[in-house]
Amino acid sequence: MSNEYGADQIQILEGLEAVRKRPGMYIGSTSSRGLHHLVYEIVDNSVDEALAGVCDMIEVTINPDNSVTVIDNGRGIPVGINHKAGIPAVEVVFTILHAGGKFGGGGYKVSGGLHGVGASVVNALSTWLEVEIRSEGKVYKQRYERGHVCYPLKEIGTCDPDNTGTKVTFLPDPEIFEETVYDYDVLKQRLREMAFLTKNLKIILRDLRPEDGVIEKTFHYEGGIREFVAYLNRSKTPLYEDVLYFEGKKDNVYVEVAMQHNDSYTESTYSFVNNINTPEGGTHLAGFRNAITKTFNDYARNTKLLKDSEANLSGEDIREGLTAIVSIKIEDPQFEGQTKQKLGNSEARGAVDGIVSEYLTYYLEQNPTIAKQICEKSILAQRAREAARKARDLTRRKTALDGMTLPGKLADCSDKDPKNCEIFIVEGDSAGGSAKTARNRATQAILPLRGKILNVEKARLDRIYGNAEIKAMITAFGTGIHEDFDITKLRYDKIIIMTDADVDGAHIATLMLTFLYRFMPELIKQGHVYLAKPPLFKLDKNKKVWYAYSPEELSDILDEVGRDQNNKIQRYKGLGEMDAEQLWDTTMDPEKRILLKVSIDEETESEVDLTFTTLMGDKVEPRREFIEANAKYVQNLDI
Ligand code: TSJ
Repeated sequence: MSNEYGADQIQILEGLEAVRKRPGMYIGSTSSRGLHHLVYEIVDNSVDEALAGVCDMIEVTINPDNSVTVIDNGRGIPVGINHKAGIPAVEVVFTILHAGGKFGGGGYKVSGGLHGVGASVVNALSTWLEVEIRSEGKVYKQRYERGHVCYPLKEIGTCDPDNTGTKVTFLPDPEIFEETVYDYDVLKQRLREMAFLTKNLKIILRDLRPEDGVIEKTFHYEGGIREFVAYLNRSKTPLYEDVLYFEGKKDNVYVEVAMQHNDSYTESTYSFVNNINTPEGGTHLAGFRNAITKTFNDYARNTKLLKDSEANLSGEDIREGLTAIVSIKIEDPQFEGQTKQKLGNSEARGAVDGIVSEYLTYYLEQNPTIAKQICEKSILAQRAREAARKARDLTRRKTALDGMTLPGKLADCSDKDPKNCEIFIVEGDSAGGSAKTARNRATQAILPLRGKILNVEKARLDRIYGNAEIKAMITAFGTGIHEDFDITKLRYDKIIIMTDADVDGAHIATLMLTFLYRFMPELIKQGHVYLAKPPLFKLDKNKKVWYAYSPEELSDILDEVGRDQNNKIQRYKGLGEMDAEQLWDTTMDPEKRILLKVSIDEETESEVDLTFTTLMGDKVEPRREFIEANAKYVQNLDI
C-alpha cells in the first residue's frame, strides 16, 4: 500500500503544506472573509455540476460545531483510479494542489469548467474533512486531517443506483483562521446570488446552531437573472412591467442579460463572469453598454423621438434608473487591473454587444410602448444633464474664484490640520446652536442643516446641485464629488452625523448616508463617516446623573441604583432638549461619547446599494426593515 503512493504522496503533502504556510495566497485572507470563502470553493464545484446539467439541488448546512456540510445530487466525484497519480480521482481532487491559486500569479480560479480546483485548499485549511460519494449503487468515504489522508477511499455501503451525489463536511482549522464562526447572513447573501445566476438550481441553506430552532431557507429561481432584476427592483417602481431578457452564445461566450428601468435616477448594473461578481466590470460590461447606447440611439432616431438636430443620447442618459444583470460564461477568463476583478477577454465584448444589439433591436420593434417610455426617460435625463452641467460649472467657477467660500452656517474650527478636526452635521438650527456653544472650537466644526435633506435617490442632478444643504456640505468637506473627488482635500478626519434618536432622526441620517454613498463613497470606504449616538434617557438621583443610550441600559442602571421615588427620569425626544453642557457630556466629548462608524462590506456591496435604495423608495414597509437592519453596516466604536 505504502509503495503505491510513496513518492507522489510526499510531493502532494509538500504542496498542501504550502497552503497552510501562506493561506492568504490561496483564499485571500484568514479573516471571516476567508472563512466564508471555503464554503464558496466547495459549493462552486456543485454549481459546476449544475451547469453541466446533471445536478439540480445543493444543500448547505452549518453544523452546531461550525463545520459545514455541502451535499449535491450530481454524478458524484469520480472514484476510479487516476492513472497519472495512481490514486482515486477524488483523492487527487482533495490532496493535489491545482496550479494557480486564486490570488497568486498566473491562473485564476473560476467556477465553470475547472472542476475540483480549490477543494484541496479547503482540505489543507480544515482540521478535518470528510467526503462521501454515492455512485453506481455504492457509497464511498474518505477522511483527511489538515490535508493528510486518514485511510484509503473505502466503500461503506450501498444505495439506490439512481441516488447519486457528493457530500463534503469540513471543519475550518482554528490554527489558520482568526474567526471560525460562520455568519448565516453572509452565506445567505452569496447563495441567493448563486441561485439567481443558475436558473433551476435549488439551493437550501440550513443553520443547525440556534438552540431555539433550525433556520432553513430555499433559493430557487426558475426565471434566473430575470428574477434577480425583479428582486433588485422590488421596492422601486418599475417603468414598465416586463423584465427584458436576452440570451445567446457567440464565439464560445454564453451571454445572459436581464434589464428593467425604474423611475429613479441611479443605475444598478451588476456583471458576472462564471457566476463571480466583477465589480470593476470589463469587456463584457463595455459590450453591454455599447450595445444599449447604440441600439436606443438608432431606435430614437428612426422613430423621430430624437430629432436630427438634437445630440445623441449618452450612455448615462439611457442607463438612468436602469437595473441590469450581465452574466456571461466563458472558458478561459482573463482578469486585469490591480484587484484582478476586471474582465479582459476581448471576445466577451463582441459577444455581449452582438447578442444584446440584435435581440434588443428586435424587442424594441415588437414593444413600441416600452421603447418609447425608455427613450422619453432618456431624453429627459439628457436635458437634466445639460442643466446640471451648467449649474455645476457655476459652483465650480465660484470655488475656483474665491479659493473657498465656506458656507455661512458653518461654524468652522480653528485648527487647520484636518487630522485633528471633525465636523458635526446637526439636524435643526436649535440643536445646531447648542452644539456651537458646546463644542471644542479648536477641533470641532458644526454645520446645522435645516429639516430633511434632499433625497438624492429621488432627484435629478440639476436639483441636487441647486440644493443649499447639499452645496453647504460639499464645500465644507472640501473634497469635491464624483470625478472631481480628491480625498487629500478633505478638511476633517471625522464627519459625524448627529440627529435625534427617533425615527425622523434615523431617516435624516439615512438621507445623509445615501448622499455620501452616492456622491463621495470613498469617505465611507476610508472610514471617515460616523453617526453620533445621543442618549435616550437621563436619570437624576440624589444630585447624581446617569445617561442611558438604550432602554436596556436604563434598566441596568435602575437595577443598580434602586427603583424608588427619588429617581427622576427624563426621556430625550430630541437633541434640542439637551442644553449645551449635556450635549457635550453625552454626545460630543471625545473622551466620553459613543460613535458608530459607518462601513460598507465590499463583498455585499450590491446589497448595501440595494438597502440604501430600498430605504429611499416610496414604499414604507422595506424602510422599517432597513432601519432595523441598519446596525449591521455600522460598527460600534468606543472612542
Ligand atoms: F469541491 C469538491 F471537490 F469537494 C466537491 C465536488 C464538493 C462537492 C460538495 C461536490 C463536488 C462535486 C463534483 N459534485 N459533483 C461533482 N462532479 C464531478 O466531479 C464529476 C463527475 C462526473 C464526471 C464525468 O465526466 O463523468 C465529471 C466530473 C467533474
